[in-house]
Amino acid sequence: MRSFETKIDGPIVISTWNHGLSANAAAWEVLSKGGSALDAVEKGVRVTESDLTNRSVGIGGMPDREGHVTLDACIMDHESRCGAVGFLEGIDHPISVARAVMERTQHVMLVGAGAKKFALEQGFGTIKTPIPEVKDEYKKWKKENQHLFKKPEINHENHDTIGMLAMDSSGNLAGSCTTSGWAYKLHGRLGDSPIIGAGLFIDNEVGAACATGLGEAIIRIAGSHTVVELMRHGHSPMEACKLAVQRIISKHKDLSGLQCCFLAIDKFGNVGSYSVYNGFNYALRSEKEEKMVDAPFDRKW
Ligand code: SD4
Repeated sequence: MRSFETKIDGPIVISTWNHGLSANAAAWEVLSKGGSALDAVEKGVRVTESDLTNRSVGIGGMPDREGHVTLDACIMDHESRCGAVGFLEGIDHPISVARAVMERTQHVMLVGAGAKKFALEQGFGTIKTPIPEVKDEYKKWKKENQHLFKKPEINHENHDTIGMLAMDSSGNLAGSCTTSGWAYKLHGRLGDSPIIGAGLFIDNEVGAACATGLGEAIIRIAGSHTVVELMRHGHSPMEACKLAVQRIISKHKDLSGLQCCFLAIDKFGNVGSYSVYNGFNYALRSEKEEKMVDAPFDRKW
């Protein structure tokens, strides 16, 4: 086996960052009972979406420049069915709305007011959380930055999107991705996380990949799709993630603060990851183990 990779037989779930541990635990409840990867990746990331102390996933996330918390999410299964929502406000589980778009409509993506209308019609609950700390931070930021257009600040202090990939006991793959995106983004901005092929991509014959980090850079190379295609052409998950990271690096003159990370699993249960800078980790849960893994990286902060 190549270094930095894990080979697992049987069900497995992997997800980005430390909050992946509790999300994986919920996904594992599904997988360990023979449930589907699709149910697992939805149930798993709902835990993170419900955590109101999380400042970059779900309604507890940081707002945009105008003070709105806007949520992006997508989901994809082993039959290449997919659903997504973007720029969604006031709904507690964007990932489940994304799944409803996939299963109950003929579309792949709904955004903004239309996504909210659909969610309400489908019986999803609204949630209003004027979280005092978030409000205070926003007010402070607004005072200091009102007239500036600041550079992206997605780095080791500002990352929390959850991307989750699972393989079930039938060997089927599915994935989910959900975020409140880049803090203080322009109103209306979508990142990579709701975009199939950028924040998430599954091809059940090959493997699955998801991304976290600066969405604009990930979209530019259709990141997760690129990782899966590299695996299709024979690269291991870690090599595929590394090549995608190197492609991002080659397309940007200024890499200061530009963190992007990929996580991937192939059809055989090999897992790998890679990031531009150090600091990215992911959570892994299988029959045999439950652990955090530090990703290899191209350069140090
Ligand atoms: C975005 N990719 O909206 C997300 C943010 C993120 O770590 O992953 N932060 O661009």
